Amino acid sequence: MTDGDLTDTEQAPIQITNVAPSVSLNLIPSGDEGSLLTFEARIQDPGSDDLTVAWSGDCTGWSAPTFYPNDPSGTPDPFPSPDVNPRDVTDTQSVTCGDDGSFMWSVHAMDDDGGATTMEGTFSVNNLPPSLAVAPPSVSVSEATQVTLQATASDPGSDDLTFTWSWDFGPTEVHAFYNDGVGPDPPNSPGGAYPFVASDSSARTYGDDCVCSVSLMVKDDDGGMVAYSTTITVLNVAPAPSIDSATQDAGKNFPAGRFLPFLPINFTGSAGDPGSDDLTFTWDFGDGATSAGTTYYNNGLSADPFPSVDGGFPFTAKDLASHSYRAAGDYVVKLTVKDDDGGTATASFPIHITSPDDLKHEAIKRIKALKEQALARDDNHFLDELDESEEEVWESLGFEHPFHPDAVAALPANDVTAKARDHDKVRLTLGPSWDPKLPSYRTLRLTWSNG
Ligand SMILES: [Ca+2]
Ligand SMILES: [Ca+2]
Ligand SMILES: [Ca+2]
Ligand SMILES: [Ca+2]
Repeated sequence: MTDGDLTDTEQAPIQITNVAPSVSLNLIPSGDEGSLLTFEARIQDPGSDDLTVAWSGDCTGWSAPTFYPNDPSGTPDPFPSPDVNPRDVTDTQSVTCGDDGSFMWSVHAMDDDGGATTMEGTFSVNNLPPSLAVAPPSVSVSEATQVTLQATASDPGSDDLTFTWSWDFGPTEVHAFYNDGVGPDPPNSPGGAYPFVASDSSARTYGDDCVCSVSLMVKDDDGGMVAYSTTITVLNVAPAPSIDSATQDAGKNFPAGRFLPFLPINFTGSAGDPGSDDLTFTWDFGDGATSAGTTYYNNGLSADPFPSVDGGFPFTAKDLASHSYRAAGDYVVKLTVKDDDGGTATASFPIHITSPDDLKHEAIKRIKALKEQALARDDNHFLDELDESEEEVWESLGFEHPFHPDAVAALPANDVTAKARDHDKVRLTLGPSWDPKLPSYRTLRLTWSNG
């Protein structure tokens, strides 16, 4: 203080008031659920104070308070520490929200003298739709074969996921997967596990050939969705026919497995189709005669519409046919079965129609077998009778003197000469080389063919 000449000095205490730090937000983020969102705040303090910055809010990732010392060599700041060293720090925080919505944030800045400033507000997070992968990408199967599609959806957030499968000709299946495994996710629920991955599958068996589509929609619980569709190509499969039996009522003494002309033969055929197709049976008897064709309807009543994926499958049917042959001989019977989608297959069955001559030759074979037995037991009487029987059969076949050779051409054995005499006898002359052997022979047996 001065009045011109005199100077007086007096000390007076001055109170330096603490000033609280100021806070300004450089960045309040907005972004997507499941992704990192970064806040940035600038904190300034005019004094030389230590600063502590503390964040809090919804979602996860807020770190513990950060301490910014005024003088790294002398912490904490001694009081008073009047050297001026104004503070200006930038503090960031990165957090993640598992759901979309509006969420709270706050930042609290404190100096070491009790000065504090708090700022708070809200930030918004967007929903993201799930992504989806489905396998196999395209499907081609035979009718009546199950198709299974596998799907995996992933939501960046912690949303529930609902799979809706829509198959051509039905059904529509809805499968929900809860993020917490228990029940529906409430809105604005930033906790939970994220990203949320759910796998689902759906299966369908089409009983008829078709080009059928299947679609899958996966929705999260906040309106996000992803759609997928593919085509299932279902191929027709031809039926498999068989001729199961052929029978003829030719009397109880007629040998089994032989068929006579002019008597009806009853055939049974069957066929199976893996699909739900109608089946038409047509017979070709191999002698120029065919059947008109009989159709067995899958629904028992009327022609199968196309496609008819939900008829009964597999489908089997039986058919009967009757035919008389007019001549003996070998024939091949064919049964052709067609489904209503162009699938066709044929079964074959060889059949021999016996002639009277066939039966006579068969009788001769049997008589010869009996003759072998009679020879073996030296039953010459029976042998003679069988000779007579065989001769009669040969005669009935048109041979005038079946056992009376015109000539004998072959040599029956070494050092044996044979000569036909008087049409009904054969003279055998044994050469000298037989002399020493003869005492050891009891019988000599000569077999010939009258070819
Ligand atoms: Ca969400
Ligand atoms: Ca979502
Ligand atoms: Ca079919
Ligand atoms: Ca078929």
